[in-house]
Amino acid sequence: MKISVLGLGYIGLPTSLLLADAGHDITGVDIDTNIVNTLSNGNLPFEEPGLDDLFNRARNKFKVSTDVESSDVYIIAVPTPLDEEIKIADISYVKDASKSIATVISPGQLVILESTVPPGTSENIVLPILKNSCPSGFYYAHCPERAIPGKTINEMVSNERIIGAIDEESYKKAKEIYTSFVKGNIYESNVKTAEFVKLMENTFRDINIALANEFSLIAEEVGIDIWKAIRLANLHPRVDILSPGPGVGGHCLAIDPFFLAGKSKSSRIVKLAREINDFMAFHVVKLSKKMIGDISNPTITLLGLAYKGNVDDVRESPALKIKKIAEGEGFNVKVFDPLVKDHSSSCKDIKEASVDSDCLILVTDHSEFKDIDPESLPVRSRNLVDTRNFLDHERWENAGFNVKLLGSS
Ligand code: SAJ
Repeated sequence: MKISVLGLGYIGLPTSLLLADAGHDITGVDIDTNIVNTLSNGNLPFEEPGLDDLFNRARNKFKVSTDVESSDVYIIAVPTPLDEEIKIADISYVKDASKSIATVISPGQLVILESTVPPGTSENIVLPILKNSCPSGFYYAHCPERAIPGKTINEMVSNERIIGAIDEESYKKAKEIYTSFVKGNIYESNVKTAEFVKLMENTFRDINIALANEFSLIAEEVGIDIWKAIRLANLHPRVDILSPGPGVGGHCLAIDPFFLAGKSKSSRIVKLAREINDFMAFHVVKLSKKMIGDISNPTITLLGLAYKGNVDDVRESPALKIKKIAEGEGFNVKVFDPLVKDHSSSCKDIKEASVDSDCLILVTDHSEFKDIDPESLPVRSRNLVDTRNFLDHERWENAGFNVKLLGSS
């Protein structure tokens, strides 16, 4: 099959390479010339375990371009950011991708939308654009992406997939494409249900993290250690409380719930969970303020910029929010993230980041942070806030640090 994949980001690029590795002829299309040039020069635009091996294996079946050409199959994997002002989905990239496919589509070809969209987007936006230039005879399905950064390749291959199709033939054709690299089961649905299912998955997780975060705030009020309490509660066969932390980042959980609830008149808990998770960044700043006390020109150091451990992705990261809030409150903020390269605000090493600092805040649970030697840090005041219950607190206390664990008395 000749397949064009529109969008060469965290989903589109690995999908392209898996399809190429399965023997299809892939053209990866991106409007960003930097991404296209990076890939044409044989480099990857971001890091993801296993991606470089896959790239080396599949390169001869994979070319890149800034323009879409006529293909048997088009897969749309472009971003759908949140319009921050009105808290609804910005589907302009999906619209643009659909319009560019509309210029080359002909009967018999298949369009698959993988991007996460509000329910009804295929029906009300994408299909009318395509039908405008190809009134009938093309096939269409929505197959929401399902892969977690850090394990993308593994999950793209092993996860179960939902295909919402406009008709039986579209389902069969889309299924054929996915069975060429997916080992998980594939389930049939209609387009709008598939759109909804994807949003429910991420909203479910966001709400459950909000519950863990709310528990942690109450635990601080009543004076117990939430981490120990959660371990005990989770011994119950039907209880599985997630972990509290500095908030929820990434391009999915922090955004998708708004796609579900944004325009709904009935939704309440979804938006509340978003508020609770966003509040955690303010709470973390408050914890560090309390530790530092009233000193002039305070400096804090954030350990981690990425939205979660062992990835280099900073999208919607709680660290960025904490940084902004703390700066707004008059702190100097230094940041160190060994995985996030080329970020303007990141220090080159832990030493530079901790020099003269009044409080270190562990924001991201990168494995590398376990190796930090607390004895050696040139800080001004020995304070540590651990927002993930990740570091060896005894070791830090033995090195003279006051340790505050989020969610504990
Ligand atoms: N987090 C917590 N506590 C937890 C778990 C996570 O605070 O107990 C935080 C993380 O630190 C991070 C955020 O939540 O900031 C999201 O991390 P995540 O690992 O839960 O999920 P993502 O955003 O990396 O990927 C999610 C996954 N969705 C679900 O688990 C339902 C993934 O499977 C999806 O494919 C992905 O969204 C996506 O692309 O939609």
